[in-house]
Amino acid sequence: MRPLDRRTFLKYLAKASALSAAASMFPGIIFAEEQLKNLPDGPMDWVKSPCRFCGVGCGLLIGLSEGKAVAVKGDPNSTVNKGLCCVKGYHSVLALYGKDRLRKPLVKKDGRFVETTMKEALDLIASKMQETIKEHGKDSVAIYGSGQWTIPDGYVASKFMKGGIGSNNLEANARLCMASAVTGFMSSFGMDEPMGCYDDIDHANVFVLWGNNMAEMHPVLFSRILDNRLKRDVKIIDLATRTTRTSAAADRSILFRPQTDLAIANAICYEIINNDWINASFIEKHCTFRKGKTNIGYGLEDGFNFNDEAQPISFDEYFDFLKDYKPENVEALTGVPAKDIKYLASLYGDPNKKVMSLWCMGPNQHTRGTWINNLIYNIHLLTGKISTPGNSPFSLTGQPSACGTVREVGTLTHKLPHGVVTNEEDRKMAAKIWKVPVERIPAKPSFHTVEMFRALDRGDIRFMWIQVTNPMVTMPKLNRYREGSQKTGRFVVVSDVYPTPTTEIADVILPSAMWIEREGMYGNSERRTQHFQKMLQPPGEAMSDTWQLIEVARRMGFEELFPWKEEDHIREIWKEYSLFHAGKKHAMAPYEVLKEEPGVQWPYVNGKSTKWRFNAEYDPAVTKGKFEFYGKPDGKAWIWMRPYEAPPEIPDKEYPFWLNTGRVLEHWHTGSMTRRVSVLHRAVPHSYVELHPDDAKALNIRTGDKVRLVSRRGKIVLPAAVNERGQPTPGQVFVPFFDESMLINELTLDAFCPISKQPDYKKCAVRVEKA
Ligand code: MGD
Ligand code: MGD
Ligand code: SF4
Ligand code: MOS
Repeated sequence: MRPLDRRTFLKYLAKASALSAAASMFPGIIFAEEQLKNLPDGPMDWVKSPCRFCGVGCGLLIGLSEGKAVAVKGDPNSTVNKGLCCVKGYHSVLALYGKDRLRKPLVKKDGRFVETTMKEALDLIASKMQETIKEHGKDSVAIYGSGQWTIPDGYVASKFMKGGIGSNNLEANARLCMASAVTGFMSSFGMDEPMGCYDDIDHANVFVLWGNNMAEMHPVLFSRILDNRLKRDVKIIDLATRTTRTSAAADRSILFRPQTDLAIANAICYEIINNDWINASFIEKHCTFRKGKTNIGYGLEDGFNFNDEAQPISFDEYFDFLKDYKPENVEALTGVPAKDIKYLASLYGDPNKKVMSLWCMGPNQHTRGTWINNLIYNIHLLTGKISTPGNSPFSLTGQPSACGTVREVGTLTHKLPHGVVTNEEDRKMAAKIWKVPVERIPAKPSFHTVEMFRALDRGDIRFMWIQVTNPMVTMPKLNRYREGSQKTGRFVVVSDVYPTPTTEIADVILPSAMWIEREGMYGNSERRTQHFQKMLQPPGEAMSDTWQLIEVARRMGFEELFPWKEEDHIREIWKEYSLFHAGKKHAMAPYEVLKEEPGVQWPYVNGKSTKWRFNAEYDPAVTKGKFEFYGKPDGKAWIWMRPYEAPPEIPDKEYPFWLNTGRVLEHWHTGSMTRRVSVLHRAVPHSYVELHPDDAKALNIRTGDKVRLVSRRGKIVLPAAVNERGQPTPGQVFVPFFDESMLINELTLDAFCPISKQPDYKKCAVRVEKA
């Protein structure tokens, strides 16, 4: 990648963003740096779009001039961000103009990529897919997509795989991200996605962050919390395993040992019951108690299978179980003083305080991810602090459409748009809307993401099409899955916008039209669907992911499933997709409304968004009582008895450190886009390993020194960072994963939550050596 010209203005911004997340959030207009030279004089059109990056889903206005996107400002009409953006949002349009955008399809011939035409590439993909199915069966082909897929991309992929080919081999990277959130919602409430919305922030008195570096990962939302603190008495508590900018901005930072959040949550519940801070009438009317299986494994072996079983229990049984989790009893395990746990419990227990819990990858990337999601809900259910403005357990999403595309469209092996493949009624509904025989949709899920890559390695899967995701950077235990994908007899298609380590392993690379170069919709964290129109011409032969899938499906004989014309296919897809969600519980807004509004929240009923679900005052789907958790047959939410269990790999003599991984403000995931924006690239030009100053001293390591990290699965060398942006707890190191030249996932472990199948990228054991 060649650095672009540097401009003083942008330099200032980079510095500001490196200093503090909040400082980078001033409203304004940032011009695309390459175009500063030749800024058009003419009038500019401002067109709305959701941001390309995170799940906050800020509304942007894109400044268009002479066929180019030249400026960005926050949309003042969007209730999400009210005119603000973070540094990634302001620079988002620059990510379209990297010098090495893929413009032509490439086919691998004798180990080298050769340019071809789109027609030939699509012909080749279709015939390869057909051939593979003929030779090895329907379940030998797979599509691996993304929470950055637009809703139409995901919908077409699902219809193609499940309704056309008749295989459940469809997964998306949100498995690595949101799966535990989904199983958490399903097991506690029987329905996915948050009951509350971002407006909760303006009502809550206390914010407890359960493993979410919100200042860097959801910066505009975090600024909304900070803004409230300027106006009202508000407390922010950062519960985390690493000190970050979020901790620095919080009123209290409470650090705990990895995985022990399970014990903390149970201890809080113990305190709440023991002090009689429960909301007894709420529990009586709206909750029941359950226990599941324990000692459930970690999914480390191929073909691992697990099904939880819920058994009803009594309140007394539940409270008996909690007695092992008295705050004093868990002090040693968690590293959190009993008085801090009691303090947290007192905040949740105070009837005069409204509490919002927020979380993201801390609880979700966890080998007991479903459990810790359940346990946070328990606290809110015991106190009745749920589904009312300001009382809100809020699971944040990461990607712009992890909710919209992966969870709502259901681009996962066990899912259908609105429903699951194991449910006959759901299969019948899909078959009816798709006009295919119901027998075509297999009733059994096949491979979840980790198992899908294992199947590619084993040879059960022979053909994989990867879109809008970069798994050769982001899969855990990467060495195995890279080698697996390169075995003979495997055929890999990758659709991307730039060359990446994943396009390197491809047999065919398709250039994709990116974000506002095509029309689409995303769905954010608060059930908000947002539409964007095609504003720009894609470069070269680049084609939208939706249309690529349709072209291949048609070549394979599924023309009837995809009858749409190119000029209005997004509208037609939306109409068809909306049929799945009809009804008061999940209704989607009509296309025409989406085109006009800066986002609409489902359920959209009688021309209105729903802000708080399960509450009769706001939710038209509630049929009886003040609250109704209608995802469960009796309308009652489940309070789960879930114990603490240790993670599968714990530091020992040979590998004495915890390895934690994650992100930084300026980069998006694998950096394929943000590293092509010079201002972002220069702010954080390469990866690093953060060490606690005491550990660094003991190892005689200083900032900038080369450090070798070794796990049971791989090793890499990176520069050290001590007392820089973040600080891990003693005995822990932290590495961000945006840098493709230092692949931290060669070290991580592919253990996952047996219920959600989401891997735990936050914990494994490593050795640290001065290199
Ligand atoms: P991470 O860095 O993955 O970010 O957003 P976050 O989840 O906020 O995880 C950090 C948190 O994990 C820390 O707070 C840490 O304390 C916690 N943690 C580590 N171990 C444990 C544990 O055992 N238990 C608990 N409870 N917590 C633990 C991720 C989100 O960010 C996602 S998913 C995406 S897809 C987006 N990606 C992204 C990006 O790439 N760049 C930027 N700038 N923003 C992004 N926003 C989104
Ligand atoms: P991205 O960089 O977002 O990472 O992992 P990935 O999804 O693999 O990949 C998106 C790809 O799509 C990029 O290559 C980009 O260039 C391309 N792209 C952009 N726009 C388009 C388009 O319109 N069409 C097409 N076809 N391509 C496009 C994210 C994943 O990483 C997630 S979500 C999580 S939560 C996990 N987090 C995580 C972690 O916390 N730690 C570690 N160590 N690993 C992790 N891996 C996971
Ligand atoms: Fe985009 Fe997220 Fe930043 Fe908002 S907070 S501008 S959605 S990256
Ligand atoms: Mo990270 S969706 O929430 O992909």
